[in-house]
Amino acid sequence: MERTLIIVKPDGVQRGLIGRVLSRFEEKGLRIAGLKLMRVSNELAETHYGEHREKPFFGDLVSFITSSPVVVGVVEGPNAVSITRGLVGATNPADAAAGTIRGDFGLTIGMNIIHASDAVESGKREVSLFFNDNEIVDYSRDIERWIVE
Ligand code: 3AN
Repeated sequence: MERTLIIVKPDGVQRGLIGRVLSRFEEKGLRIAGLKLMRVSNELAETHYGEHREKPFFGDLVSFITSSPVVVGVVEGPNAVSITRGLVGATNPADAAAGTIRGDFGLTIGMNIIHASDAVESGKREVSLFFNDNEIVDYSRDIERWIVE
């Protein structure tokens, strides 16, 4: 069982895509273990995108993610990290396959709708950056036995 962090970015929230984006994860069978609408502070944005600090687009990235509320979620299931990345699609929506979230809803790299952790370790780090332990709910769904062998 893995956990990963997703962020419906400001463009996804402003375009009214929260429900449709979250549906992709639910339809796949993954379980939502945490969910909230929030504004990202500058400090949190800079920590979250810390690995990109030296990149030319870092400033734009921080101003974009703080420009409007986002929806953050914890998604869990077997292989949740790689399965979620598959549902999300390539970083640049121009290269993202049809059927992926970025492939279906995005056009340019700066407005690519959603963030998802890229590895198990970053998933753990990012989940704890955005969620307190008591905001993550441990539960199982009755339908679980029809989703996971
Ligand atoms: P991903 O979100 O697919 O993991 P990363 O981690 O390489 O992609 O990049 C983080 C974010 O930085 C992307 N979601 C995108 O919004 C932005 N970004 C990445 N590369 C570029 C670029 N070359 N120009 C502008 N923005 C970029």
